[in-house]
Amino acid sequence: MQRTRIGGVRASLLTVMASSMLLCGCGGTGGAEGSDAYAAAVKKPCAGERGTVLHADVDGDGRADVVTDPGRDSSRTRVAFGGGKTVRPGALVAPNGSGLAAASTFADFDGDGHLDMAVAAGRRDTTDDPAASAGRVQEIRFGPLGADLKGASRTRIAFDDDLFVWGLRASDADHDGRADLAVFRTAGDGQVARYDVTFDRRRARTGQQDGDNAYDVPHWPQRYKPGWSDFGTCTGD
Ligand SMILES: [Ca+2]
Ligand SMILES: [Ca+2]
Repeated sequence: MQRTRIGGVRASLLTVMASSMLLCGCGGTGGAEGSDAYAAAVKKPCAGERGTVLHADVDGDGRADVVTDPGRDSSRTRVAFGGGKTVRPGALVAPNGSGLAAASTFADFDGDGHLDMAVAAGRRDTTDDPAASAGRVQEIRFGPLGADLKGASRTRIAFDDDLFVWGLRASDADHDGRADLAVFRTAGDGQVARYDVTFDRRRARTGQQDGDNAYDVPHWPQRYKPGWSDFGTCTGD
């Protein structure tokens, strides 16, 4: 039986996602296909205890898939599909040898019931004065994503400049019960700045950074981690 720990605003987000998405599995490490645990898993989104594992139907084939993000910094995100295939989303926009670093995460950003993917890639920039053209890709791919994660349509996350993106996190920054996106961009001088992106259907609205949303580069992954715990926590992994 599925068990979740839900509270406060996150319960609202979970309710919306659970009722509209029917996307996430949470039977242990994905559950055995055909088992009761698996059947329950595909009806209720949930995250692992530490928010580093998301059980969801990423490709929209009705089978639960497992997304892992070991450091919750979105740089090592992997998807293990129910059929056995494994994909590293970052490699789609930052192939080996490209010299680019990638970040990726998942949520239903436009609220249509299909899981979407946020992905970014750029040339790593640790300078004190950030390069405005370091970012090469920063976009949302709207579901159904399919096994190739190409998505049904895409929208660019348009900032005034294209600074290097250290990481991405699904969250609910404006507490409306819908998934938003936190984009962590370089701020120079050893800092990472958080920008909250909200969605009007498939239009991405980029927020302004203020002084309260700046973190030291080594510490930003620990300083802000609602991430997949917004989906509610499932047990077993
Ligand atoms: Ca699937
Ligand atoms: Ca969607």
